[in-house]
Amino acid sequence: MNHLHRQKLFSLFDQEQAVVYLRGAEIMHRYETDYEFPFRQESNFWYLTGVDEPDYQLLLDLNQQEYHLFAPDRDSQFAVWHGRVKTKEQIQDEYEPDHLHYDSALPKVLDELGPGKIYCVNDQQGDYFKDTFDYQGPVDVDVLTERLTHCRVFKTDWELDQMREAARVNNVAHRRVLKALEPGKYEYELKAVFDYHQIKNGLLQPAYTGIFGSGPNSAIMHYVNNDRKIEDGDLLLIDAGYEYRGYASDFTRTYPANGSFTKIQAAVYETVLEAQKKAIDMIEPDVKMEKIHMQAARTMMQGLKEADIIRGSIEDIMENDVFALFFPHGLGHFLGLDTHDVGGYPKGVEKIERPGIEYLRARRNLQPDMVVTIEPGIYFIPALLKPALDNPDLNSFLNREKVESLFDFGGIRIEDNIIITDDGYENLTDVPKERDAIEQIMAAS
Ligand SMILES: [Mn+2]
Repeated sequence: MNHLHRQKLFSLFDQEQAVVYLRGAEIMHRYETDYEFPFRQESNFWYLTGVDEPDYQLLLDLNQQEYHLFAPDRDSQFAVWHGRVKTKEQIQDEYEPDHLHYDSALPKVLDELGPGKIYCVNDQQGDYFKDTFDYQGPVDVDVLTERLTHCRVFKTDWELDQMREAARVNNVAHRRVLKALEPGKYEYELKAVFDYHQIKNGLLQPAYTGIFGSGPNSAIMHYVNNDRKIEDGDLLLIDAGYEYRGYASDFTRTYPANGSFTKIQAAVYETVLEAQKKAIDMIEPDVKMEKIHMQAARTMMQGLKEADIIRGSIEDIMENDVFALFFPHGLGHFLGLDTHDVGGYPKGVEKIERPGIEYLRARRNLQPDMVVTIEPGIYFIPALLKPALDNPDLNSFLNREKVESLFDFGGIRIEDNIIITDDGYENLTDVPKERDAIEQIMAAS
């Protein structure tokens, strides 16, 4: 399938006496030791080649529109420690480049192609290229990144199928966590259940470090310690997903540890759920991500007002950025070979410098074949709320007594993965999120 990706990229360049140079990933080690992290190919290289091994490089000849792959020339010691060394024929059959070389031939091939310009993905690769091959000509590090990003943002049918498979397994793993949840377990025990079902299904690479946050930890955006004992009355927030052939899945659910929501947990939960469902319903071609973000924020402020946690008119609440105190992250992001995938901000589009939306990771019109997450949340974060209670511009909006009583509440986030289609969307996430359904499943297990 990677030949389709190369074709797509070639089609964005005119024929010219220039080459694209890309260096694949190397094995990474823990500091100065021989402990190897699991290998994960760099996403652009993976996209163009499908090579799932370290130390490869490629040249795309933009004049002939041909693909040159450069394999590392392994010695027998490599076979002793890392396994079989593939023959050139095996590499050719597996990856089907137009021309296969060992990496030692790269200077010679470069000399034959005689490019007037080199396109690289970033300064680091550009500088490496100049230093290693003593290249004096122009190196462009903008155009290739922009065009590769364009390719990756609009998924092919094959890519969408990979994402459906990542989501299918993620649905299984999240459902198993829901069934296993009970007070007295440690957060890592739920993570173990989750990881087990991913790995059992052949997904070996987490798409990111999973968050299994109970009680106050559920309000920590990037909580990864996962080592607290879950208490009766806690919420548990699970934000986790694995990759299938490099394509990520990224779901979040929040459950009551003991199987039933308290009154205040239910009120906040219903608010987040309503915001999430309304946001998903807004998805169609040409809708702007920031518009959905602001609508979700407004819905959640309405809910917090009804729960008498905040006060004042919704107009004033929105105008004064009160929503940023409870919803300090973006509504969602692009999803693909990376969890926070490329393309959220096309060239010329800047971040909105405003509390509550500055962390939005995607700001563009949604189009068919894009994949996004929709993940509103409400959190009670003392680090934000304490200063706000002392701020005369904000504290008139806050019910001090209620807010202070919720400092240990934690947070609630609900996240689904959505493909934008020609006439709307396809939701890849199928894990219970209605309160009744969650309570029923927990009561039965
Ligand atoms: Mn996410």
